Amino acid sequence: MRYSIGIDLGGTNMKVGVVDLEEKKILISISEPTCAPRGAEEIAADIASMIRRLLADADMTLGDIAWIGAATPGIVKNGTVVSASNLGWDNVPFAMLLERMTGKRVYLANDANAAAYAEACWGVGAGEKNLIAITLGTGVGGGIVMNGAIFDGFNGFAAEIGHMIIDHGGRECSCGKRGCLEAYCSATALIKESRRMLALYPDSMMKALLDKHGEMSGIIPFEAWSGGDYAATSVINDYIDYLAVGISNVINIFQPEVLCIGGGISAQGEALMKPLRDRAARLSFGFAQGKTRIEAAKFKNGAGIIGAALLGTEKKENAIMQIADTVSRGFDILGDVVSIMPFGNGHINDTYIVVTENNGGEENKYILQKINKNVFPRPDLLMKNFASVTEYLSELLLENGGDPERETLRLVKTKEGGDYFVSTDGDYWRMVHYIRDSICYDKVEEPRQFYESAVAFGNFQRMLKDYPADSLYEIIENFHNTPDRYKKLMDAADRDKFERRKEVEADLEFARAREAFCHTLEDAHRAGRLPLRVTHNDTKLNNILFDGNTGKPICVIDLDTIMPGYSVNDFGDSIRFGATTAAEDESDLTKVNFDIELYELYVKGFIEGAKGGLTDAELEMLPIGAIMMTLECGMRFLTDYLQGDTYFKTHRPGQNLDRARNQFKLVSDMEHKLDEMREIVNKYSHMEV
Ligand code: ADP
Ligand code: GN1
Ligand code: MG
Repeated sequence: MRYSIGIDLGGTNMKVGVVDLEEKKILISISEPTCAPRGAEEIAADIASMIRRLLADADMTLGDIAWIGAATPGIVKNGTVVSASNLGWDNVPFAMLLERMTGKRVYLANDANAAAYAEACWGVGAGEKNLIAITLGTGVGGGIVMNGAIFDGFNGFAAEIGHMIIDHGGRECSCGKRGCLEAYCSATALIKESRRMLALYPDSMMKALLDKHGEMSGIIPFEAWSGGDYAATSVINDYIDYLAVGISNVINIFQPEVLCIGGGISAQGEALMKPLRDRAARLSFGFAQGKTRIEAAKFKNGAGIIGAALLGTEKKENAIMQIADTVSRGFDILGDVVSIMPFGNGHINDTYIVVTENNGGEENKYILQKINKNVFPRPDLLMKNFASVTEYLSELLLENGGDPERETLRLVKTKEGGDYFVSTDGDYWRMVHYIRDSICYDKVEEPRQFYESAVAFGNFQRMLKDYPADSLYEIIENFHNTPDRYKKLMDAADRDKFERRKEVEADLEFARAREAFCHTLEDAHRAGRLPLRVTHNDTKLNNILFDGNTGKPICVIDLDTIMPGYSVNDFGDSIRFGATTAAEDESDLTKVNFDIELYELYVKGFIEGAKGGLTDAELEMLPIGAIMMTLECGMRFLTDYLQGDTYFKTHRPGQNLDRARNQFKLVSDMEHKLDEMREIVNKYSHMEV
């Protein structure tokens, strides 16, 4: 995508701009007073509305935007503003707040770091890997870009170049310590020194300039210096000497290709830069090997917006590098990691395909997943279920002449011999062997596939029929308890935290009209007509892998929700996803129709796969299961929409609402065809299998 949004949130103004990533410029921007201190929710809501206005003016939608970046003052780490005194914020998860309001991925960085990043990407550091920025303003700020990524220390506090001590016991600094670079090289320090020298040399040219301008500024000593004034020359000479010391310290540590000087004082341009280069050159190491370029910043205004808008390019590389690190530190893999890419279309976990290579050039592939902690509060217990079920299936396959390397998931052990790896930031990771030559479908492409997936899911259920159900942890409570899902929807509507309710009144009404129906399966269970079995609970088509060569299903995947449940729900979940004429998030409802022919194929396959393992009551309730799962899934999507899209992954605003309406459309189609659906089940229930 060509555009992203950059936000420069300051203590005084908040600026928002659409940035053209191809033309490398701000396309359009607006600014409003921040009115700090103020709550983060309020500010985020204002920014979200500024974004909407800006996009409308540019004749764009959020769909045209790749991501959003925000630069804020203070200490920033992992999407959180840890502390920002000029906003009055402590520990504000600002990226998450904005993500909820916009449905877009939001990246966050400290404003000085973002400005440095802008210079590194598109400014005086373009084409280089390492740039250090020093801003000479009211204070002295800094930003470090190393190997194309912002370096901010373990705590987000790094790059405080202004507080590098250059004179032990020297001038008092605003931070309370003595001798910091800021006490010598900020505009504030320059003004103070100019005033002091003017008091000592009242005949200085600075006097006339002061009378002309009305107040002392950083410009006056520079102007008087260029006129050869003695007092001003002394002020500026000292100023440049101290700055050269600070800069050469930085160069000696980092040896960046570029050292960039920004802030108000950098407007002096070459008059300042030339003597600075000469003096810094005398103090720095490493000249034989090529030297650091010292340059005035390219961006005067707009560095914050541009740097923020570019954050998506930084984090991606960074994040992948971190994941590579997790993989190599955590798991007992063969060879070295050569690539990691996001993979699949799951709505829940972060899934990656990892390719490794050993010395002989032999390649191995793995699937790596970061378990969604928001959805699964106990990833440890989830992994216990996962490990024991896959082990059980693998033994069963061995006994029956199957191939446990292809027909069930196989965990890759961690270096400590465990089933999952917990990274330093508390994320849970698991790895399974990639099933070679496998294909995963998000939509039925050939009717035969759907029939075969039914046999496979029916089979899967049969294979687990003797699995000890009470040894399984209930990974998500009330997962397919439809009356409970109904209640959660109505609660979300009552709270209406994101003010989306008025838009969905008709959809809520649709659910309300079916409240009594929601109890059907729970009632049947209580009456002893519907047994609990070990079920998969997430039987959509893309949770089964097909063989790329033979086209046959090989392996049922996504075992996160294996729990005691109703067989008719597993049946129903497949129907809602597969027996339809459109994708799950199709927004044009005229394209969304229940496909009774696909339904028939699935009924036939499921009953065959279960090989008589279903009771008469279960068979009779299959059509109810289909409607129930479709209705329930629609209600879950709608609930998530009302709650700000935090459960299911979304790739565009309104996607959950589209998904909900899509499911509801299928519900009404099925209701109209219920008699036919029952007849079809009857037909196959009484066939010899
Ligand atoms: P989610 O819970 O987010 O849906 P899944 O476990 O279903 O996560 O994995 C997401 C996708 O990754 C699957 O739809 C499939 O395309 C792919 N996938 C998962 N495991 C494997 C595997 N072992 N081999 C090949 N592809 C896999
Ligand atoms: C989720 O994980 P995935 O994408 O296979 C969800 C299912 C929903 C489905 C809707 C743990 O499945 O329950 O039916 O999205 N999984 C979980 O497409 O909530
Ligand atoms: Mg899945």
